[in-house]
Amino acid sequence: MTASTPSRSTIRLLVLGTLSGLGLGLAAFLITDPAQAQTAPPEVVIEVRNFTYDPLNVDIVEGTTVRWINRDSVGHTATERASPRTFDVSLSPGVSGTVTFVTPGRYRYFCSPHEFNMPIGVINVFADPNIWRGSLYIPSLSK
Ligand SMILES: [Cu+2]
Repeated sequence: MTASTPSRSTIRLLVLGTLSGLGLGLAAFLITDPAQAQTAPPEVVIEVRNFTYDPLNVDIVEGTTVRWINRDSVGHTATERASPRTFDVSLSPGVSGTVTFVTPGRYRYFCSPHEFNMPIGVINVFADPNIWRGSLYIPSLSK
């Protein structure tokens, strides 16, 4: 071995140093993003009143919690239409219930006891542009 040839362990250290530097840089970028670092977990409220959901359609990012609050004097539900059903929230009068949406997609739901007397609610769950997905950084969300 000549003096100018780096040993295997030196090369390994250089590679590790580069990777950890990249990781630290990325972590610092994510942590210093003020929108991510200082906000509480997102939550949106849907009021159930006068036999409708208000708002009827909501757009959220993944990880958002939806809270339904029943303002009517009768019980309602927020029951997903799809099968298999991923949520079915029972809402007694004055009661609230929550679902946290972690998978992007479109979720339609209805009120089980008033299936034909209440409109269909829609929750659109978009991918969070700030989540690192391993091979691709999604810079922004257009909608
Ligand atoms: Cu109802």
